[in-house]
Amino acid sequence: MTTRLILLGAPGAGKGTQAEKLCKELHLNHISTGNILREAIAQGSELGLKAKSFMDLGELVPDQIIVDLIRELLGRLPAENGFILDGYPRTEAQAVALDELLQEIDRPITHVIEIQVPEEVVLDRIQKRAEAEGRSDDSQEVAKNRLNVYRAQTLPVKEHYSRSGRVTGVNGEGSVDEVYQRLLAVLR
Ligand code: B4P
Repeated sequence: MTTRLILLGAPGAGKGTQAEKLCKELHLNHISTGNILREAIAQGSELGLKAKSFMDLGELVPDQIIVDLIRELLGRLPAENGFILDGYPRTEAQAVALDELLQEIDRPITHVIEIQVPEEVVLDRIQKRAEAEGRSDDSQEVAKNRLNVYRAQTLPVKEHYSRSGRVTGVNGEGSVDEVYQRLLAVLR
């Protein structure tokens, strides 16, 4: 069966870290809206220019920009390729748009997994990433705003998928490898 996974979780929960490992092991395409936006900013493209001011403040990039981006990316992906959506959808409007798109192209989601980590742990991880990588949205103040944005705008996405009983929670505390083994157990 082709795996088409939505990975949910707070900022810093480890979505990107785990999606990368899972994609290598299971031969899936990694679709990270965060990575795509950061690359666009680094290249100074039109998309990057539009996204930067929102990301620097820890706000979400407007839905229409992201929805168009995903439509283009999934449209280009061969139907037989499995994928992990990492960091998308992040609002209920994005989730509704994704449902419509996947129905249109007849590629239903097979798994929705939430990586669950307490807030104090994610703030600590983001702090460490700020020291290691210097990402512009990782300062303490901006990280707190990202958590507020997550509670207000992204938790409804979990509720959206919970209504159809589709969300599996995975404990995101512990080492990267421990979390990875828990995720693999759900997917295999
Ligand atoms: P993202 O790039 O999605 O970043 P994230 O939520 O902060 O991180 P993630 O959960 O992937 O954590 P990671 O593995 O890196 O978004 C950044 C911004 O882009 C958003 O704020 C928004 O502005 C914009 N954006 C993206 N998608 C959007 C959308 N759909 N709509 C609108 N705007 C959008 O892990 C974090 C750190 O913890 C790393 O340093 C990692 O090494 C460490 N770590 C991971 N697992 C660990 C473990 N088990 N133990 C210890 N450390 C661990």
